[in-house]
Amino acid sequence: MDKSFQLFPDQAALHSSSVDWLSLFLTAVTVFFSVLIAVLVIYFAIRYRRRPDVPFVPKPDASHGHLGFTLELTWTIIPLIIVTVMFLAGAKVFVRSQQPPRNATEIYVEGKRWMWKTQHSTGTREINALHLPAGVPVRLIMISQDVIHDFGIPAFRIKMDVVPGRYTSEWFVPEKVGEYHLFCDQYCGTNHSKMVGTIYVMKPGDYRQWLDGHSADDPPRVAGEKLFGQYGCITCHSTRAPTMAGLYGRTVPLEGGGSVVADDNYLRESIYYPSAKIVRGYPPIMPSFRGQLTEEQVMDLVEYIKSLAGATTDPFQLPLVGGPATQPNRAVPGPGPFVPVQAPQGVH
Ligand code: HEC
Ligand SMILES: [Cu+2]
Repeated sequence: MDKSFQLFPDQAALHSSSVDWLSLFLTAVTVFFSVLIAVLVIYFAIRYRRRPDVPFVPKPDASHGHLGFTLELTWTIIPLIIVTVMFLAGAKVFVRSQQPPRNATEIYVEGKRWMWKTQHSTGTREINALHLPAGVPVRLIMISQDVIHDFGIPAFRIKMDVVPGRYTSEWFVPEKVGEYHLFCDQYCGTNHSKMVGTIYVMKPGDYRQWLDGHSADDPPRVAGEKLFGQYGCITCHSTRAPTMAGLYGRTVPLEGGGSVVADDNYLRESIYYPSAKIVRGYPPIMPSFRGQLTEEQVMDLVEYIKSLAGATTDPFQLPLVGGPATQPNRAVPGPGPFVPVQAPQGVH
């Protein structure tokens, strides 16, 4: 097929077609009413134009009669039904797009002017590229080193802001083997238009081969464990500070009342801004690691802390099995090779 001119990008991920249906539906409703109103405006303007032989006598107000009441009801109820359908259809797509399955493979994304850095949970890094296995749910955990970027893959019908200071995330299931565009969808300065890349969706076997053929750094979890020793975290956190075991996903009571669920953003904040939230019953003695640890190192630490709660989704820790998945915890339909041995508990 000639790909040089395409009105729509490929539908290459699980939710691509439902996003397309939704936008087609909205467009159809909008076009229908725009045309209807435009045609009626022109028709009435001509049909009831002022003529010299017809005297202009205002008709009595029609809205007070029985007909008026029926009319009012009609143009209230029909639009109500239409917008309710729009809301339900939109909400369905939105909610699904916000809820990654528990067994999603996590991939780290860092945006900086003007490139994308990605890292697989096995440790392999890429720049302006991302190789993915088809049929496997993927969750991206993203942060920016400088300004606001936006990680957009049109063929997957997804995009999400990548901001400094906080993790954002998006998920998808790539379904069609092929190469797709990656764009920065947020204007971010001089070379914004060069902040592009390629997404390679591969057969799971090929993906595994690809990973094997590319030297990996330490997986984030392992790098994090090393940092935990190097930066002295372990000296406090094995004695007078709270343990990291099972922390991820737990509700932490805070000094001064209230509580917080220990998610990725909370862990990051605890490392960079320890005084923002103090765990109840502990002295606020933890130093800030701002300026000492890069975002990448903090991501590694977060991943290490997550792994201590059994929340790891490293595909290499999972057995490769052919054929359709049989595990009941598989939240997304479709065949895929990476089936978790067990669902991580207490996540999300
Ligand atoms: C000087 C001792 C000390 C050092 C060093 C230290 N911490 Fe802490 N940390 C604490 C204390 C005490 C708390 C609990 C009080 C608070 O919230 O600040 C804490 C809280 C935390 C929390 C929140 C824990 C919870 O249960 O909610 C995280 C996460 C954390 N530290 C990670 C780290 C990491 C990662 C490092 C190393 C880069 C580190 N800490 C280094 C003393 C320390
Ligand atoms: Cu950008």
